[in-house]
Amino acid sequence: MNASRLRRFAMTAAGVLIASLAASCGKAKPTLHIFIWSDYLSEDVVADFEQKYGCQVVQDIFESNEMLEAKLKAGADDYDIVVPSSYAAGKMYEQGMIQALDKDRLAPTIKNLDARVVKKFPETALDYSIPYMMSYTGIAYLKSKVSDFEPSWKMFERKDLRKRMTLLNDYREVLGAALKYLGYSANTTNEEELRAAAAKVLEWKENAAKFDNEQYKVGIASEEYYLVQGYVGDLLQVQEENEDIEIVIPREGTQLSIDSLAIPTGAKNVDLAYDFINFVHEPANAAKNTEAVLYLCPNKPSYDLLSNEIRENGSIFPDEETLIRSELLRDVDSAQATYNHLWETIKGKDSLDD
Ligand code: N2P
Repeated sequence: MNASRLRRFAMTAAGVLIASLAASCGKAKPTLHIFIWSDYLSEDVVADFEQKYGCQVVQDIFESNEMLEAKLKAGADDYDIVVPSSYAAGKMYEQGMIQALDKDRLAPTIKNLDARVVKKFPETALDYSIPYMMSYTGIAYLKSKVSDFEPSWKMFERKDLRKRMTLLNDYREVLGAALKYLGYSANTTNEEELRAAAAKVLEWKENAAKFDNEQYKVGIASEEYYLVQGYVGDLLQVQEENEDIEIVIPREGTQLSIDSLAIPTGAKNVDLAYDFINFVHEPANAAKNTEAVLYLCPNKPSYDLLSNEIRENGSIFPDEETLIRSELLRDVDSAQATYNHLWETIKGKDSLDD
C-alpha cells in the first residue's frame, strides 16, 4: 500500500471506529464550555466533574475582563460558564450578556458562602453571579536582584529597574494601584484624581517593559523580570518554581476582586452549568481548587479541609490588616468613559497632553 492509500485507509478505519463507538454509546457526551482566566481551575476537579456528569469540559482562556466582555459582545454564544470579576459582572448583566440565576437551584452553594465575603459583594450580585475566587493584586520581586526593596507601588519609579518590571494589562488594577499610591480610592469617580493617577501610570510606564497579564509569570520565574505587579495567586504559583521570589502587598493598600461564576445568556447547557457551580462549591472540591490555584474560594466549610500551609499563608488568607487596606473593585458607573479614555491614552501615548 502506498503512503496516501495507507493514510486514506487509516482515516476510513478511524471513521468506522468513531461511528461504531457513537452507535454503542448512544448520543455524544454533552460538553460544558467554560471561558475562564488561566490556571484558575484544578485539573482534578474538572476530571471528577466529567466523571460524575458523563460530560466533557472544554476551557478557553481569557486574559482580562475586557477580553471576556468583547467576546460576549461580539456574539460568542458557545460558553456555558464565564468568570468575570464582580465589578464587570454587573455591567454584563445590565447589558444582557449573562442571565439571572435561579437561586433555589444554587441553595446548597449559597448557604456555604463565607458571609464576610458576601458582605463585600454588591448587594444584588448574587442574582446573576456566584463568588468563585478572591484575587488580590501585589508585587513580586527577586530578592537577589532588587536592592533596597520598599513595600510600595513607588517601586515602579525605580530607574535602576528600568525595563525589568511589568505592570498588569488591566486598567482597574494599574490605575487602582496609582490611585492607592496617591492616597485615593481605587474606585474613585473624581476626574482630577483619575487624571493624577493616569499621569503617575505614565511615569511608571517609562520604566516598565510592558503591560502584561500572562507572560509576567514565566518572566519572573525565569528572571527575565525582577519585579512585577501580579495577581497574588499567580505569583504564589510561580514562587513554587523560584524561591528567590518574594511577594508583598504594598503598604498603600491594594485591590481585591471577587471573580464570579456566571451563565451567559446564550448558554447551550444551562443544566450542566448549574451542576458545575454547585459542584465546585462542594466543600471538598472548593478546598481542592484553592489548594491547586492558590486563590481562596470563599466557601466557609471548605476552610477546615485546607492544609495548614494554605491556612497560614497570609497571601491566600489575608489578615485583618490586609483586608482593611484592600479595596474591593466596584463598578465605576458614570466615570467608566473617563477610565476607558485614560487607559487608551496611557496605552497609546507617552503623555496625557500628546
Ligand atoms: C488567574 C488570574 C485571575 C485573577 N490566573 C484576576 N482577577
